Amino acid sequence: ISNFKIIESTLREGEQFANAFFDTAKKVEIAKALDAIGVDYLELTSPAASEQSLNDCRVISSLGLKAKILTHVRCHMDDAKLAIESGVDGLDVVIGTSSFLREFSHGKDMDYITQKAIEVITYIKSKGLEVRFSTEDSFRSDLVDLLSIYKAVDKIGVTRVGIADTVGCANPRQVYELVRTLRSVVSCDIECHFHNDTGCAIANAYTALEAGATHIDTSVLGIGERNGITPLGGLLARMYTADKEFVMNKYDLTKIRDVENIVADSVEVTVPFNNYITGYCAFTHKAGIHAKAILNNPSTYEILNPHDFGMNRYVSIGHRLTGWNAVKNRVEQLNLGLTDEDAKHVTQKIKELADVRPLSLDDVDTLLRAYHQAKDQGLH
Ligand code: HCA
Ligand code: CU
Repeated sequence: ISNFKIIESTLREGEQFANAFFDTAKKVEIAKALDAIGVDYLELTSPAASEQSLNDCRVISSLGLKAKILTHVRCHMDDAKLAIESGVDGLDVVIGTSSFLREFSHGKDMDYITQKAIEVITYIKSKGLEVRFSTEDSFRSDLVDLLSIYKAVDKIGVTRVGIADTVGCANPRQVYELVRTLRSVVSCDIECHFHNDTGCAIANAYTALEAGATHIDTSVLGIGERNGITPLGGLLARMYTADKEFVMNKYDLTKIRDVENIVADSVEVTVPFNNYITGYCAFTHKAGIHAKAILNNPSTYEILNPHDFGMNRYVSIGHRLTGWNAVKNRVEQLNLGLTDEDAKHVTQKIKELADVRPLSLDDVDTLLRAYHQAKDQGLH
């Protein structure tokens, strides 16, 4: 995968997260923090949603960010007109095509949907804006219906088509097949949007790119409707692993933590302990065998270099799984000068203590200092 673009939807999908309430100032702060990372697009809530949403589109479009600004609208002329006047660079148009949505949501048939799509897309294009056309709940839609509508909009020059796993039901193999098939049917770019209900959102995004997709939707910490979508940080970790050069040249990975903190704070959640890159134990090495190897060469047990993400690695030593190499490393950091024999000896003491209670790094340091002092006084 030599190229891909990120459509960052924290300010649209993310606003559908249960706890989200972003006022204009907060949206501007998030938009700037995302722009600092270098995401390609920001997707904003439809101006048709509320007066404030319209205003926010205007404000963010006029910030002069590097990222292109999109807003997300239903496949209606009224919504499209309002959105075009809000100053955005492009519109992400969506309509439901699954039998569920056709029956229980908007109640329209495929001929009507196709006709409407052509009308709306033609209009947006005539105003000189980018336009993407996506089908909601694509994986539970009829394949023939899907391909025929995508073909029709590709023919009239849509900028991108989109696939959405609205309910998070798709697995990577299904994604590969659908995107591959779509790739052979349209010539425009392909955007993909994956919900994470069953834990496949990052894997599905990656597989979609392998199959020929060009754009992936993300949000900070994955926030969105229900349990959310592909998280920005997790996708960047995945893509870094696939093509480090490209990802590091294009995105400032050291800024991921900033935007996550802003968003976590605003929506009143903590960054998950096991979060990609920024989780508090994401670069903590514990077992003695791991610690020893990490100290010799971090790549032995690290696929992400924490420094590339502005993070630090941490070797945990205050526990019963510890090993003397890691303890010796700490001794050197503290400038205490103990021999290997001493380090082995004090490691035994740490293990004994750690069998009784958890130890903090402070506890361990105190123990090491006491050992060193006792040695100086000739007590060992
Ligand atoms: C939703 C809409 C959407 C749209 C995705 C897209 C989805 O149900 O809230 O525009 O591609 O998941 O289908 O977020
Ligand atoms: Cu969604």
